[in-house]
Amino acid sequence: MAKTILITGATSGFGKATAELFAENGHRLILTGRRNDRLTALKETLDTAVYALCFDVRNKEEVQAAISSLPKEWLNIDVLINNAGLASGLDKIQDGSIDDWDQMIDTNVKGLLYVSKAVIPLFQAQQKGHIINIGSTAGKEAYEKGNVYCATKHAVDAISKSMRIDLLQDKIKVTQICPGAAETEFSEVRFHQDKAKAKAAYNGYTPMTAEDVASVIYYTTTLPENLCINDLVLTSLAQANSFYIDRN
Ligand code: NDP
Ligand code: 8X3
Repeated sequence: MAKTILITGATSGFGKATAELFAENGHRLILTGRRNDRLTALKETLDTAVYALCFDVRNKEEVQAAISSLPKEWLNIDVLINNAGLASGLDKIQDGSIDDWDQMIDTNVKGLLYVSKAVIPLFQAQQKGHIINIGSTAGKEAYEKGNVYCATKHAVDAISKSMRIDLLQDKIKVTQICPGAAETEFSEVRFHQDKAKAKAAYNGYTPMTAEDVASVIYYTTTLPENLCINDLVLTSLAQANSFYIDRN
């Protein structure tokens, strides 16, 4: 049966690949991001019903207004994928930029909370729903220069655990998916559009692709009603954790 899937950060990387996979499987999509041109272009390529919402997850008024603007036939959301996020900068704590810190905390932590806060009442009303939070291996271990990015993903880890407890009686599934390195626009954003530095992050090994991660996200939504994957870490074969990557 066709489900309605809301994906934040669908303009690139995991979000876009996940949208494509759900569309191929006949599901209806609510796609969000800040780049409206990309949302429009993506909507045109997908052979399924798509409702695009352009907003910045850091702006709580925009988030609430966007979700409140959904027409009645789009309110029966089955799955919320809290994917929008970023790393900005890779510096030792003493050299870090406060603007980078604000952006990561506001997007990865507060943005995820704002979107969840707007969607959870819809799930509660139907006593059914599935929240998938995209964490990271950076939420499992802190690594050199990862400081604030790691902190935001550790927060996603804690929020996911808490959500699962608080929403237990509302029959809402909460899954955290924690990918290791995957080649998307992530490193270009982290290195402020320095494409050479971004490319070098994947030197000497084969990272995951956005499609790899999308396939795992999709899988977690295919389980029976009574089954929930709570927490899942995935990496490419060359990566053991945040510290160990086999670079030839
Ligand atoms: P991309 O940069 O390719 O995609 C990030 C997405 O997030 C874009 O669609 C972007 O859309 C959206 N986004 C960023 N900031 C905002 C904002 N303020 N408001 C709304 N949307 C926003 O990176 P990935 O696909 O790799 O990253 C997706 C998630 O996966 C992130 O949470 C990231 O931390 C996490 N992750 C990534 C890993 C990797 O190695 N790639 C590994 C582990 C986790 P737009 O710019 O249009 O707003
Ligand atoms: C992104 C992967 O290793 O850069 O979450 O933290 S890593």
